[in-house]
Amino acid sequence: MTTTQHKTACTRDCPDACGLIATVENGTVVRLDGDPDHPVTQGFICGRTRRFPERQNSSERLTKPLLRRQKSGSFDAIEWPAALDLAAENLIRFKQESGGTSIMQYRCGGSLGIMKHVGDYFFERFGPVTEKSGDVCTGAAEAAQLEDFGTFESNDYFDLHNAKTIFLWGKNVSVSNIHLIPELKKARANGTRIVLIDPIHHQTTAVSDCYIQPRPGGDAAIALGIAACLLKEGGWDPDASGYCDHHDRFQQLVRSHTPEEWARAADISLDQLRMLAAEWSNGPTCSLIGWGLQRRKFGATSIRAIDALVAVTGNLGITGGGASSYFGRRTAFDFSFSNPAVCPRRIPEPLFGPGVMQAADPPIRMMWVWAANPVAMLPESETVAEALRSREFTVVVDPFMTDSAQCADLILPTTTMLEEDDLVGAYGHHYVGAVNKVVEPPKGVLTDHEIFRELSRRTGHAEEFDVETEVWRKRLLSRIDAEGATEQLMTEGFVRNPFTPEILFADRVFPTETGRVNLIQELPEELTTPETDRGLRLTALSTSKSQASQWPTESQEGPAEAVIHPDAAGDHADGDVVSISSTEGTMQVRLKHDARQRPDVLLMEKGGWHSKGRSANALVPAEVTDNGECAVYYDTVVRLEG
Ligand SMILES: Nc1nc2c(c(=O)[nH]1)N[C@H]1C(S)=C(S)[C@@H](COP(=O)(O)OP(=O)(O)OC[C@H]3O[C@@H](n4cnc5c(=O)[nH]c(N)nc54)[C@H](O)[C@@H]3O)O[C@H]1N2
Ligand SMILES: Nc1nc2c(c(=O)[nH]1)N[C@H]1C(S)=C(S)[C@@H](COP(=O)(O)OP(=O)(O)OC[C@H]3O[C@@H](n4cnc5c(=O)[nH]c(N)nc54)[C@H](O)[C@@H]3O)O[C@H]1N2
Ligand SMILES: [Mo]
Repeated sequence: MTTTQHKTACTRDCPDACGLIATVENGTVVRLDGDPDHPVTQGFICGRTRRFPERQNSSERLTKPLLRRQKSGSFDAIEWPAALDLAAENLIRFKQESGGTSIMQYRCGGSLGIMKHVGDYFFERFGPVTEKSGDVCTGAAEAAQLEDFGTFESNDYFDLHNAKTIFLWGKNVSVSNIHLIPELKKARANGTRIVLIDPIHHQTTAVSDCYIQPRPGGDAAIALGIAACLLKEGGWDPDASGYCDHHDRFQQLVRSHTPEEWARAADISLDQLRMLAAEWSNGPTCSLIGWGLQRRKFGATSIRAIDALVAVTGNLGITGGGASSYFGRRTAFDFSFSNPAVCPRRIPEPLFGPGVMQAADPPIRMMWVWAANPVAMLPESETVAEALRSREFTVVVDPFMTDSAQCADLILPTTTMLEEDDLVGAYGHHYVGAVNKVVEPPKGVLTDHEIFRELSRRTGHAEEFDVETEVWRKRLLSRIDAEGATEQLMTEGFVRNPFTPEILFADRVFPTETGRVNLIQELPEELTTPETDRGLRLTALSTSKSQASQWPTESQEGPAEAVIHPDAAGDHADGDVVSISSTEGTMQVRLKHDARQRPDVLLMEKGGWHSKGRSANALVPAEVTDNGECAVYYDTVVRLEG
């Protein structure tokens, strides 16, 4: 038996982008560990990726292209050359008949590998084709911070150790960003206070000194309420009007309600609000803003309110401060070959289902879905499924038979992250990683890149695209290379993005039009007034058990679990199976009582399979947030039936 160990990096959709050590025995990956040398990974990885070898070696891996010859028929295995010929013929035919926009390509978080952009570029050159706009993951936060600060970035990951207080705004670090846990513990041991604001009670309370459970969407009222307390008691930066636009207007907004009214709008007590203001004023205060709170109707506004509080209290441009919501994971790489602006038509990602169905002039005739499972993960699962099924030709590229693959005409099996060379940047820190092939794929299975190489030969784009992965990696790395950082990346497996400063806006100059912070000037009434009669809000969140819909098949049997406060359960006992319904439909769930939750939320795990009746997104209507075209995932009102 030969046992070898290989360094690589994780490309699963996660802020941590870990350095990995893969142990391979006789050509099979038997173990994944965290790279002990990686500054963020520090030798440990999450449970879901520790279990990745099960997925990697699963007998459910797709190994042959599958073709459905008739819309309602079953799939037949076909050979690769025939599958690729058919895919290319259809691409060419639809483009000739109806133009490039009659084809849509859709990709989401299946892999954060930077090489995947080369596939996007193939479609840009071949078409251009119809693409998505916005982003169901972080669209609202991005739009908000671009508007306020002119950039979507963060202070260095480790700068939180210079904070006296850390505010976790709706962040379940224990599930979605686990490498922060040891950092938070270390900061706490050094006397830093940790405040968690989240309508859902979860494990991250265990590392917090103070936990506040406001109403869903209560963050803007809290931010302005804190600002109102500090306006009275001191705590605003006297220089704020020097680097913030609309300073007077923002003060008026803050003063438009009393602290008591702001507290009531957030459904917390005045004492709690005062306590938050006291914690806040013990600065520097670092805000680590989670991704959940912006997936609401007024998600961008909530982020803007937090940004404004951070700005006027002098927490920008200093060590230990910041409004950290995202790290620019692509900024280290060279994408100068591509020009996404040529895309002639985009469909907002949250509106994918109805958007694809309704697109006209030309209609979308062909769909290419890869590194995504939109049926399970986008709003209105059934409309998304119908949108895929009703195209003239839908191709899904995935290593597994997903809800979306089941709606395809042609399924192309592809490799996992352990079977290809790539690069990765993180959205939770500033290290980039080298992704290395650690094992051979199952016989015949092609990487996405190899599929595009094959297509390019058939569509007349071979000169540009039929080249080795290594050629593209070099091209993507040219900026890093110019900084002399490639060698460390390739030998150690990671390097800090050489283009990002430790502290953002250190000179208090902002890349906005005026060079100043753009403070928010008004709030919609829904955020400033207490809500009445809200009903239960369906909240399907990340779970430590899976990466989005990438569950083991056996976990998807029976009704999905729905956690609610016993007072919200009516006569239904813990363990009862009940129907829940929204304007979009009905599904069966098994109730679990949890008295720590608010009575106005119903909590589920995200990524349940639609084919098994477990997709919360079957009940979520397709809607966009106030800005940035993020999906409104957590504002769906559901009723318990019977
Ligand atoms: N194990 C695991 N890890 C993952 C993923 C996974 O599927 N499984 N998914 C990955 C993905 S795709 C992403 S984008 C990232 C981030 O994944 P997310 O799951 O978005 O991570 P969080 O930032 O923790 O945001 C969720 C938190 O926001 C809170 N929240 C919801 N609404 C509100 C609100 O109105 N106000 C406040 N204050 N809080 C609110 C929720 O209660 C929850 O605690 O994590 C990645 N990590
Ligand atoms: N209700 C609800 N819905 C949500 C969310 C929520 O919090 N609540 N979160 C949203 C968020 S933040 C996100 S980012 C999205 C995630 O949505 P998706 O990215 O669509 O989610 P996944 O289920 O991970 O689907 C990725 C697919 O890519 C496949 N894959 C993996 N590697 C590769 C590869 O190299 N090539 C190809 N071709 N395929 C590959 C996987 O097998 C998997 O089937 O979901 C969103 N949906
Ligand atoms: Mo995401």
